[in-house]
Amino acid sequence: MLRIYGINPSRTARTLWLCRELGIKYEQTQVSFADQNTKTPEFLTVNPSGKIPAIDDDGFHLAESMAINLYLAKKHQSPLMPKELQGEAKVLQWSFWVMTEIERPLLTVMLQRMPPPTDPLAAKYFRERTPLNPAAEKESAEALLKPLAYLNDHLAKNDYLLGKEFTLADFNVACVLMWAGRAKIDLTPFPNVQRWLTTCLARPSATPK
Ligand SMILES: N[C@@H](CCC(=O)N[C@@H](CS)C(=O)NCC(=O)O)C(=O)O
Repeated sequence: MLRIYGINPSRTARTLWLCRELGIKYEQTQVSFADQNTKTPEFLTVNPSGKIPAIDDDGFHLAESMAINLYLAKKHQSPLMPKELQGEAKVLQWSFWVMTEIERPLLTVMLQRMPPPTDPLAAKYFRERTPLNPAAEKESAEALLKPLAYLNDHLAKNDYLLGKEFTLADFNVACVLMWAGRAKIDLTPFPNVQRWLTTCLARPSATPK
């Protein structure tokens, strides 16, 4: 049995979305960073780095949202993961790209612009960890412009990241870019990104039941 550790409003959403997309059965243990449950001795045996998501797949422990998605797609022989080496390498390329070029600045902008969580404990933790910082918000918003332009140019020539088909590359990049709405990123200068992201987020699996 696959057990997913994490709460829905977190990067665990990436693992949960993939399980819905691939029809993988799982059980979820609600581990939240807001109440420091990511630092309990029990959870640290699953992920010693104390972060969610993490999985226990019949005793195999794995962390890092992108690694988990790549592992699950391969294990379940999903058609989203290209069979040939070069297609798989492109999936890795885009997955690393989104984590190194997009994730940090997008998260910074989102945490600055989104309303605090309604739960009082989570709200306290939220602004303690992320005090308002207009300079960081501006710098991060600007840092997104080049990678978004690069993605927009790529998608001008391709329906999807690897060409004509939706693959795990699209999935993993959309898993991160789905924060763009809450980060109030204006995507109108990047119409191909906007078109592509709308298509990815329209997949039935994108919406939790
Ligand atoms: N690179 C990791 C990042 C994991 C991560 O930072 N998760 C956050 C929640 S979204 C967390 O558990 N934070 C707890 C903490 O920093 O103490 C991934 O993609 O899975």
